[in-house]
Amino acid sequence: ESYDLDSVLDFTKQHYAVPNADYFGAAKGKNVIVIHLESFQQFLIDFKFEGQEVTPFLNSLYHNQNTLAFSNFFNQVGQGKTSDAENMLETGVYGLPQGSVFTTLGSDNTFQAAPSILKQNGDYTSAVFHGNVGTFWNRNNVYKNFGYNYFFDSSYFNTSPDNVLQYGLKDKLLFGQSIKYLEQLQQPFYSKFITVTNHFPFPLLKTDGDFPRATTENSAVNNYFATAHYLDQSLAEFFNYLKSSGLYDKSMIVLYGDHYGLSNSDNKALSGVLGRDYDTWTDNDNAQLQRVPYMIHMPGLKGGIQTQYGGEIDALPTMLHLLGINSQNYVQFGTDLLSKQHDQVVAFRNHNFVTPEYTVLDGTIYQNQDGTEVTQPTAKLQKQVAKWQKQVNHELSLSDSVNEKNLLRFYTPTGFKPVDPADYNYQTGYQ
Ligand code: GP9
Ligand code: MN
Repeated sequence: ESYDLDSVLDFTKQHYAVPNADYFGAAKGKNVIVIHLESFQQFLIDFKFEGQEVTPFLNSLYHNQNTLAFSNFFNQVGQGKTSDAENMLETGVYGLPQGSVFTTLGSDNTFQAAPSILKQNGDYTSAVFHGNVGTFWNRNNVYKNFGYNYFFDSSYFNTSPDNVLQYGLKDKLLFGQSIKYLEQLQQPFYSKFITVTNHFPFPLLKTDGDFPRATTENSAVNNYFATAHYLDQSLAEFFNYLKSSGLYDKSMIVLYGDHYGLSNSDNKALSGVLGRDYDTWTDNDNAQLQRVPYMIHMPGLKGGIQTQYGGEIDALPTMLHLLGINSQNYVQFGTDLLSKQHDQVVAFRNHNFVTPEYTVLDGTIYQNQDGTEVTQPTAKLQKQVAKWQKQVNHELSLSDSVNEKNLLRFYTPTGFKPVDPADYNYQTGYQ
């Protein structure tokens, strides 16, 4: 179904969740450092492989009293993978049912994205750091429409053959080589670091770490823990730098996993490593593994493990409210995770969904408590599921209309100035 702008605004207005007064503006004026954890799944947190923590640094951050650590946060990407995650986190709109918004519509559509919102509410400077070529996922065009001041792509880094793997500069080098640029950014800044080393097929060199490899018949599973460990070490190093430079005290750090690293077909081999029996494995087990980290860390922040259900679509209003910017007038399909009115129905791009009690996959209902299928749902539950499904379908269709009909060109939130991509040029390069 195709919708017009009025239907979209009807939905986002009534779906809006008011900020939580305990958190609204808690990070006002702080720098924002967003760290994209490539292919990082939540099950890695606190996981021990052969008695060794895979990600000791992220674990310590997860349990830190100044971290809001979400334990039921799901990735919601479609075929656009990384680019879908970026799109949701920075525009509050879903990816497309097929393909990637970035590559198919990102050059021409109108967006009201985080960099431009923050530029206009707090005079933030914005920058992306990513050690792959700028054309990947059409980022070099999309970021201009998002209002990013700077895009430090691979041309800004030393990418000699030893420094790169398949998707670009190794993470430790990305963080290390970004510092000279980061230090020159006007504060407050909104910055995003997109890591790449923990990406399928996870081809880390032995010289980059000796974390034990698993010995299943599946090489992606075998290597996944080692590359995740390497990513974790790169974060520890970056945090050390942030602390020694003083930036740490002036910043809010947001970390998220974009999507799975191990696909459903890898889960057979994974189940053994997790000590689980694959004979009883169901689609629901695959769905539960779609959890990814979402952590917000800031000195002085009232943190703790947050069990409410949510997903990538909810990140933008959550972040904006922490920064003291109301999301009410923007077209965003998620809701603030910290709001008492937060909507806990999490839509997957294929219209399946998860709620705190049930997971519904192609109409089959599973109980989250024990993972069992509800074979004889009561009439009441059936009615509830139908209602949720209708909402999920409606929300995704509205989002598709926003993207496919470029509806935001007809809507400018009060006080917002549309972005002109011609204002940006990322061509300076490594010098
Ligand atoms: C490469 C990267 C990978 O630039 O961000 O994207 P993905 O393959 O994960 O979608
Ligand atoms: Mn990715």
